[in-house]
Amino acid sequence: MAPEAIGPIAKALRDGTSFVLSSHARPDGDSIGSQLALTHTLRALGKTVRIVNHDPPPAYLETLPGVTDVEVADCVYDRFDAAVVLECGTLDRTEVTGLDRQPVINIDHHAGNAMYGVLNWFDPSAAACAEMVHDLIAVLGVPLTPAIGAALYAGILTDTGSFRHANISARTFETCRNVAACGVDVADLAAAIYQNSSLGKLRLTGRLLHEMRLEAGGRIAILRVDETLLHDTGCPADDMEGVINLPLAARSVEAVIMIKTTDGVTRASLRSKGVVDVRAVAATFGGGGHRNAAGCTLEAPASEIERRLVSRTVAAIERAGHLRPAEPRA
Ligand SMILES: [Mn+2]
Repeated sequence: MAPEAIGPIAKALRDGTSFVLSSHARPDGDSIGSQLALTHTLRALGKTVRIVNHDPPPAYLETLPGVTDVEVADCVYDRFDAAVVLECGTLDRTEVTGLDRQPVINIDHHAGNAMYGVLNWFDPSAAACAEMVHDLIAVLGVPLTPAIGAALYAGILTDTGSFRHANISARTFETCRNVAACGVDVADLAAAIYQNSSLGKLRLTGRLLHEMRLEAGGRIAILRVDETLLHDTGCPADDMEGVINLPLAARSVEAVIMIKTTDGVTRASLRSKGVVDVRAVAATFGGGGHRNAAGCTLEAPASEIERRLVSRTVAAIERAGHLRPAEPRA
């Protein structure tokens, strides 16, 4: 049964004629997938839709129908019947100004959503925002097409770490069942996302794993990326999807910290297994995300940051309760 929040949002989308869609800066598979699925749906209903994001879609999504319609801008000047903001815990996460001049519809699954919209639908139990968009499309009564289905599947596949994260439920597979039934070639789409990278990415992966540091008795893996490494390996900065998950293949590794410094900005991405909550780690640095996948932007020298991130991550592993305290560094 659809949650109560869907009805008013479906009504607003039916009643309006022009919409702008936005999502978080540095969009991922779920942001772009959710936006494209909703865009195709609204256009099927005869609506005018623009997608405005702060940053371009990642290259691994280039085969998604409609992806070239995504506009990249810092500001929205025009007026719309509503701005639909997907995948954002706060409106600031879009890094697009002018959205607050529109009635904002907030659709998100990130824990701690600030309920910043005129209409809010926040569901932290959804494995991906695309799951929520799928349910909204059903309420709107628009049949799934291969274009809508591909967008939904891209969001779910990437946001669940290829069906590995703890947020997956029966509803995830119900959504995917409907996607497969509408004619999406899911293997082809997975290949486009995961078997389509540059050789530079492969070289970068080798270097990263070779130079990986381990902390807390092998429970935490640390990967460091900077411009020199990207240059030496020939890996484009936007072609690193999934690399961070690789250390989780080792039995001992409970969490991964990837610290990336490019254009003078340092960001940390965090991944974890099971009940180890890296969102809480990211939140102490002003970031956010999910229990098993989170990130934050950092403002201290890289070595200092690394020490603090490691100690917070050790605490998160200890809080998970099923592990003994960390051993001294080997
Ligand atoms: Mn998401």
